[in-house]
Amino acid sequence: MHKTSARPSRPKAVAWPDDMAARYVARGYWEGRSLGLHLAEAARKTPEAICLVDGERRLSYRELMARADGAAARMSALGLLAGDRVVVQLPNCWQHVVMTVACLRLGAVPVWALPQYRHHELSGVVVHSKAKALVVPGLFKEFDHQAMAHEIAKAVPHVEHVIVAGPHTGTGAVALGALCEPADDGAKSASFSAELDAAAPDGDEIAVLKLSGGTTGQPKLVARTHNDLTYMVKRAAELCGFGPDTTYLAVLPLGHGFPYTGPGVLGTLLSGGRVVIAASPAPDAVFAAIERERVTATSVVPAIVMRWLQYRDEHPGADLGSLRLLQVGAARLAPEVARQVGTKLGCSLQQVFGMAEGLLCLTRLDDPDDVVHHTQGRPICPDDEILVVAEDGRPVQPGESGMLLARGPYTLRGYFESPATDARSFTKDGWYRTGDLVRQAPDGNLVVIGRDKDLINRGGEKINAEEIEDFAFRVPGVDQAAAVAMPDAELGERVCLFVVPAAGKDVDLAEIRAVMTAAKVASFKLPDRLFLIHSLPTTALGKVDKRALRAEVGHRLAAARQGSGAAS
Ligand code: OOB
Repeated sequence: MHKTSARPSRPKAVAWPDDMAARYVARGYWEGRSLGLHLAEAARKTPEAICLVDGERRLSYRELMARADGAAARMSALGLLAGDRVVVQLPNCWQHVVMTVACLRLGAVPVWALPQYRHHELSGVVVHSKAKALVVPGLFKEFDHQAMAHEIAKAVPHVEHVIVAGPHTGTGAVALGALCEPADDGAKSASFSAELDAAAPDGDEIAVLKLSGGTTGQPKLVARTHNDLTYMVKRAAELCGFGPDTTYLAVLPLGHGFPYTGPGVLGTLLSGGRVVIAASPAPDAVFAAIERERVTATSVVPAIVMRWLQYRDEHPGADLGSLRLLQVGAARLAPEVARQVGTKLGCSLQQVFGMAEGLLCLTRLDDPDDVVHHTQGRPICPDDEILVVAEDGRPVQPGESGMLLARGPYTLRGYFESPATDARSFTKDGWYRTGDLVRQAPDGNLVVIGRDKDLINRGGEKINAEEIEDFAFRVPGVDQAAAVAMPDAELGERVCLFVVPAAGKDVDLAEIRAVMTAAKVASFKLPDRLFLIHSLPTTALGKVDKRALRAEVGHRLAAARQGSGAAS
């Protein structure tokens, strides 16, 4: 497939004001160089050291860079150039890292998408990012990503290439395996690598596009610049004590920023360490990998820690002695669970409160247990600015709870090409409204208490409530609908849908799930539970009162437990 189009100019992130940018440069946060150059430089220090392990496959730094530069050369031969967006929807595999590094070297912009995305989400990401290429697995978990990618490419004029992993690349697609081979001509590839070095993007160009938590069919994309992302990753790596002796296990889906940049895969590579890729968080396989590869650090969501702790109780056999650091974030970690990490897994716990938009908070390695168990840490940069405000926008008294606003050297100033969203998501002074309800302790540590945004955090996957409601409305017999979080012992939250049926109609959960499945929506968004209700409670302003609905969930679940409820 090759469509031709006029070359648009390179996209830009919404800029920081000049005075702030000057301060970030003066303080050494922004180094003015591409992340690809930083990675190449780190790789040159220990070319023979193994840096990437995926099952039997072991890549040295030399091989990683040779493959990344080979892929960059072939991408540029396909017409993919600096500034072009490349949507990467791969499961955890070594090629994910090679393609990301290749894009960063070339100045092309990887857009990390989750493998669970279906047509609804993926086409939204492709359209909004104006991607020219789509990188997908062939068949993954019995789903034909290749067919989905071609369907999208056919419908979206700017998609020129479908790049497919695995053995069954069909006609009209580019084989990822061949794309990621090292360049075969040594002299030519050395000169191409030198060209990549010379033509590396500037620090203020876009390095990656991340998806904001709760991505819908109309996604919010976060443009992270080379300057801001490099700073965040390096600083997080420093605070996590990463170095050449680090072996980091990438177990969360790489489409999430957390395992890639918090400091994750990129932080490990910049530190001269080694990344081990895990395909799944299943505790038996993960514990075996930790023992075999002498893993020192990994990052997970609370739902996974709980599974690991339970498995450890039942199967104390594996030697986890190498594991020094377990980062836990993306959703609320209960202190009772936090307390068990040290004793049962024998490693330090670090709580991580982060967001695709930037601001990253960590508990520190030398913090007392009380801080590590009960708080979500503090910002990583001395120039991160945070404000906790009341509903009227005024700062609350110290120690009181309120909405968290953030600004700083790696927190976005606006979403990618979305001025209408920006008007809601930022204050006039450029503060990002995180939508999180927090309290700040006197020592600066933040405690996340809840949120104001209409999202459901299902085991770390964010789901936009309004999107679920829009789908529910498509079901005949649904008069009104409201989606809210339902507490869940395993995932923290699940999706609960309240529906007011039209007079004389009946609605059931299976119907709603079927409509969403037919609309090709990611399955993690399907409502887990349906409650029918006579009318939706409203606030004084006439909006649906979600707080009251969450309380109603509690009552109905309690009633159901007593065996007298009206649960569906
Ligand atoms: C991470 O990023 P996103 O973009 O998927 O989600 C961000 C949102 C936050 O605004 C907050 O609502 C929630 O996820 N969150 C937490 C949390 N960490 C994130 N809620 C409670 N406790 C925590 N520790 O989730 C993310 C990105 C980078 C690193 C870590 C997490």
